[in-house]
This record gives sequence, structure tokens and C-alpha cells, in this order.
Amino acid sequence: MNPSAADRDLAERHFAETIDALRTAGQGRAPAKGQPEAPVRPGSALTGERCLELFAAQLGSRHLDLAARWLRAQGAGYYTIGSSGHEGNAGVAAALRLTDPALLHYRSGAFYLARAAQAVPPRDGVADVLLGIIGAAAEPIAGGRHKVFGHPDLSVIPQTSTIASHLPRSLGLAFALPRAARLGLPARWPADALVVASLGDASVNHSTAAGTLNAAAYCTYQRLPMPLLIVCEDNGIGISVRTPAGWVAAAGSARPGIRYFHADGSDLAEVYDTTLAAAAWVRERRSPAFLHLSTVRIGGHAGSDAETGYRDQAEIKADLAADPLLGTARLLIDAGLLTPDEVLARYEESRQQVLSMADSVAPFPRLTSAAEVMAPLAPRTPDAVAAGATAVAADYVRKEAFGRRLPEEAGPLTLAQSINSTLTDAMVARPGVCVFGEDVARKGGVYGVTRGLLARFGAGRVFDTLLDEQSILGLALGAGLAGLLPVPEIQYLAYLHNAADQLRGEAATLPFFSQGSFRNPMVVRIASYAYQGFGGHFHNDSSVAALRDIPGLIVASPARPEDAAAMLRTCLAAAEHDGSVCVFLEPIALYHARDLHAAGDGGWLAPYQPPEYWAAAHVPVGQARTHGGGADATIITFGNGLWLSLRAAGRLAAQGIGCRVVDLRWLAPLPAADILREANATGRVVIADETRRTGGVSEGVLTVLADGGFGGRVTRVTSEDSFVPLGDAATTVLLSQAAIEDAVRALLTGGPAAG
Ligand SMILES: Cc1ncc(C[n+]2csc(CCOP(=O)(O)OP(=O)(O)O)c2C)c(N)n1
Ligand SMILES: [Mg+2]
Repeated sequence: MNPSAADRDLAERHFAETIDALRTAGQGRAPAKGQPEAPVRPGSALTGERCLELFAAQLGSRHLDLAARWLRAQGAGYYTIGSSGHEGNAGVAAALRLTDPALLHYRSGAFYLARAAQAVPPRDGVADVLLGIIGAAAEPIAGGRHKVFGHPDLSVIPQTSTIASHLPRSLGLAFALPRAARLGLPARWPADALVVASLGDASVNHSTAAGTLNAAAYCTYQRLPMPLLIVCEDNGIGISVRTPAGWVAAAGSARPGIRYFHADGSDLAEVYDTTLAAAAWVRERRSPAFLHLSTVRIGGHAGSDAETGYRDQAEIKADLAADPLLGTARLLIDAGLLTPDEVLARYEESRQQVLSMADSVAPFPRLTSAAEVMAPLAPRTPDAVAAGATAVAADYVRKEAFGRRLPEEAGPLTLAQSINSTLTDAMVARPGVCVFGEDVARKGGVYGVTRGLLARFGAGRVFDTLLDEQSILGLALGAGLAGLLPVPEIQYLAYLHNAADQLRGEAATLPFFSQGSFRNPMVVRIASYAYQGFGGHFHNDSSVAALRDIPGLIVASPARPEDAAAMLRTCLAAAEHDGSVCVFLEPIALYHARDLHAAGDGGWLAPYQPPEYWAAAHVPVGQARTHGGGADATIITFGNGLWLSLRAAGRLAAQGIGCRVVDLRWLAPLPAADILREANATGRVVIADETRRTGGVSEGVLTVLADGGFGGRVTRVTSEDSFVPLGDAATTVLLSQAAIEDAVRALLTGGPAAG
């Protein structure tokens, strides 16, 4: 393939004409003999030799953009967002270390190629990128699932398309690397690594970016190490919307504790020198920096974007004049290292290399089956998880951590006490477990669930965070990536939702987009559900629909103290062994419940299992629990619904109606086999669901029954499609015990079901 001159785009012609003009101007002059080992420009740390290498990366990146468009035109490629105009980022890569984890903007072709060249032995970054563009199964990071920049050997962590959503993770990683070192734990990257995260100028305005800048400044203000280098590649525009002149400088330089650096992205030597200075600042002081690169965008937002619709010719020409390829070519010509003819020859040589590689990879196999696509989604090793769930420290170590009395000797525990003891055991057995969130440390949690952990394990492992759920989950994303086992807490389920993309778009997708090369294990504890008796909607939210549809996510919903202990151990083991992302929904209203049927019966307490019984008590992911064996009706429920249903079953039993009550325990994956078995056992099912009627869990259970060919009768009682009001009015919209009893009776008499 060799496009004719007429096919060449504006940038190509402009590059060729400008270099040609330099040749004409310099004709007659003997080319100076430059010294490759000398600075490419007096005063710069960039040598001529290094500049030549980086020029190769820049040229390769430019031709990758052109190849992407050619592949698209052939129907072989699927991604045309390019890096043209941003190739100065090769200088950023060159000034950093191969072991500095990088979370990159989508215009990072030259960074990626420069870093690939740093590897020992060097990688062929061009092939990696081309395989991504065509969605080839052999692509080394996402395996054809997306076009991302990433490679485990290059410490490049793949990013999603959601702009700036990788910044909270970069914050978390920069927080976790020094933390892991301080705790004496092995981490994937050296303790003196810095984390580099890049983004565009429009993306700086996103709450994830603003939140990260704020959180980084907040940490620095408290003298916490935060080796984070944020690079803003400012091309002045986001798709078609101009960024106000001076805004990035104003926004990036006004953060307390974050040092601002600026470089002209078209001047490779300046980019390199400025990045060296910024990296030294970050690495030596363990303090964040904001590196502002002025760049240009050449060729529209993506291949399909006709920028002439919203930009005038003068603007487009001004960007061409600042083409970083020309900038580097001038540097090399001025240094006497290349003649204009040699520049043009290298340009053409790079074109041939990239295009012939594009030609040869175009027919590479793509993913062809759902099984192939989904293979890395949620690896599960139930046997290893079962074994891991029994991990426990030696007796004397436990005794030291728990104080005089072990929890199994403390008599029956509440749900909150059971979770507290399980967390304590987990922290004793697993040095990587860290517990953090709002109010979890000094206060011990709003409901006392993490009480005592700070005193037992210290502020290195148990700490209060700033009030920002996005940053809390970002800390978990980075800590998991670094090799820790984070257990973040979200104070109320309603407050997960303003940060949910960090779970949905970031945590859950990482194995998918990296084929497991990178993982972010975590167990997110969330105080959940209603029936608190006060607080209104935001403290009584039960919205789980947004979690249940996230591929691979494990959603645990324990109700009883003994189940919570076993399930938390399962989640921690699944996170550790399988890299699972687990959400652990704790019913607030049951935290301190003691009784079930009558005051003083202690029916909601349970003793803590001694470690020798943990294996027998293991609860695998997706396994329900059946209470009772009544043959008249099956009540399927979870969370507070279990408490209500067991009470309802008790009253119905007194009326001669035998129920069995199925506690789902896991909302994702739903225990389909258990649901069907218990439904078929009676042929009459009442689903008692405290979540909303629309989009709530009952819809999933009904679907399991329908999919499984259940032929009996089924009805459901749920909470209303409403927000929860303050005070006693809450009961008007919430699932009630009476509604469950009525529904069972109606089902048995064949009359209309309640609900
Ligand atoms: C959260 C989110 N909203 C919208 C988009 C769609 N989108 C993709 S790129 C982009 C503009 C980004 O501009 P900028 O940050 O300046 O980066 P540039 O493309 O100019 O390098 C938008 C709006 C997105 N990817 N993510
Ligand atoms: Mg931009």
C-alpha cells in the first residue's frame, strides 16, 4: 500500500513542503557535522542521539494515525482517534522510567512507542498499536476487546474511553506505592516510582479530574506522600468546544501543594527538560506536579470528524505550523544531525515500515465468540477461594489483636460485631488488607462496624479519607493495583451512586481490558438499605440495579451475623485469588438487631465461628441459604427481607402454613440453581424484595424462574417505586411483614396476591 501524493492529507503535505523549504533555504551550505552525544540544543539535557530515537517514535505515531484511517477505509480497522499534534509526549516518556506506572490519554501514541523502545529488549510498539486498531485477538493488552494503550512490561495500565476517569486510580496508585513500602509489603512497582497520568484540556474540567487534583492537594497538605505527575496535553479544544485561552494554566497552577510546570509540546527538548524537572520534583519530594503541555490537534478529533465544520482555516493552519514533527525536525537539522533530505527520507521510511506492518496484520484473527470475548471478565477459582477463606493467623497473634478475648469466646454477636471481628481476623491474617473511608478510623464507622481497628492496626492500614466517594474508590483502585487488598467503605448506598463509574467503568473493566495482566481486587463495604426508622431517602436507599448489571462484579448481601462473617471471608479470598471486585452490602437496620420473633429471644445473634469451623461454614459465591423446610410456599428474599420473612414464616406456621425461606445472600451472581430447586420444592413462590418494584431484585428472581421453566405460581411483594420519606411515613412505601404474610395466604388460596 502506498497512497498517492494526492491522497496525502493536509498535515503530510504541510510537513513535506516545510522541510522542502528548509532545504531550499539551506542550499549551498555544507551540512554541519552534528555530534549525537552532545545536547541537541545548548543547555538541554536531550542529546542528539536520544532526540533521533524520539523522532522515530514521533514519526511512528504519526504514521499509525494515517494507517488507522487506511485500515478503517479497508473495513479492517475500528478506531481512528489519533495522536497527531501530541507527539511531544514522546519526550515525557523519555524523561520518566520504564517502571513509572503510566495511565495515558488516548493521544499517547508517541509516548507508548518511546516507552516500548525503552524496554529491554525493546518492544515493537507499532505492532501493538496496529493490533489494537484492528481489534486483533493477538493484541497484547486487551486482546482485541478495545483499542487501548497498555502493556504489563511497560507499566502502562490500559484506560477506558471515559475521559479523566483514570485519574482517581492514578491518585490511589500514587498513594498506595509509598504506603505499601512503608508497610513492608511487596508491590508491583518500586517504592520510588512516580505515577504519571495524562489527559486532555477539556477533560481537566471533569469532576474526576477536579476531584483528583483536589485530593492530591489535600494529601500533600497533610504531608502524605503523593508521587503523582498529571500531564495535561492542552490542544485548546475538546472535540468542537474551545477551551478558554489560559484556562488550563489557571486551573492547573492554582492548587495548593501541586507544582505547576509548562512546556511547549512542539519543542521536544523543552518537553524533555521540563518533564525531567517535574519528575525530579515529584520523585524527590513525593509531591504532585501538574505538567501543562501546549499541544495542537492535527486532523480532527477522530477519523470521522470533519473539523472544517467548526474550525476556520486559519486555526487549522496555525496548528499545522506548530506540528511537533516539524519542531523535532528543525531541532535535528539545526543541530546538524539530519539534513532536510534525511528528514524526508526518515519520514518516508517510517511510513513504509508502519504501512507494511499494517498490511501484514490486517488479516489477523479477531475475537469470534462470546466465550472468547468474556474469558477474562471474571476469573473464578472456587476451590482456591474456599481454601483462601480459611486463612487465619496463629492463635497467639489473634489473641494479641483481639485483646484478652477471642470473638468466638465472646458469646453471640450482632451483625456489626460479627463483621468487625471478621475484619479484624482478616487484617491479622492478611497484611495487605487496608480499611478506609469516611469516619471509619477514629469514630469506628457511623455504626461502629470498624470500631477498634485503628487502635489495633494503626493509621497505616486504617484511615479516614476525605469526603469524596470518587477518591475513596480511586484509592481502592490504585491500592488493589499496587498489590494491597483494599476494603473501602462507602457510608451509605445512596452515596455510591455519585461515584459508581469508578466501580462500573474502572474496577470491573480492568481484567477485561487487560486480560488479567492488571487487577484491582477490592471488597467495597457499603452500609445499605432502609428500615432505619429515620433519615429519609439518602440513608435508606436500596438501589442495587446499577450494581447488578456490571459484568463480573460480585454483589454480596448478607443479613445474618454468621453469614456476613463467612461471606466476607469469601469476598476477601475471591479478591485475593481471583482479583474479584466485590461489593458487600450491609443492612444498616440489622447491624445491631438482636431479636427475631420476640423481644429478648436473641434470634438475630450468632456466635463467631472458631477458625477450625471456617472450612465447613464456607459460603461459596452465589450460594443461597434455605431456612426451614415448609412445603406450602417458598419465600425468596434477602437483606432486611430475610428478617421480615422469617417473622412472617413464624406467624404463618402458627396458622398451619409451612414456608421455607430462601436467603439469596448473593445478588450477583444470583443463586439460580438454588432459587429453582427451592421454588420447585413447593411450587408456590413469594418473592419478598425490599428494593423497588421496578428495577429491583425481584425482577431478576422472576427472570431466573422463567428462564428455568418454573411452572408453579409466583407472586412478588416489594417496596414501592418511590424514594423513602422521613419518619413513620417510610413504612408506607417499604416492604412489610404483613404484605409478605398476605401474599403467602393469597397464593395458597388462589386469590389475588398482595403487593
Ligand atoms: C465522561 C465522558 N464524557 C464524554 C466523552 C466523549 N468525549 C470523548 S473525547 C471528548 C473531548 C475531550 O477533549 P480533551 O480532553 O480536550 O482531549 P482531546 O481529545 O482534545 O485530546 C469527549 C467529550 C467521554 N469520552 N467521556
Ligand atoms: Mg483537547
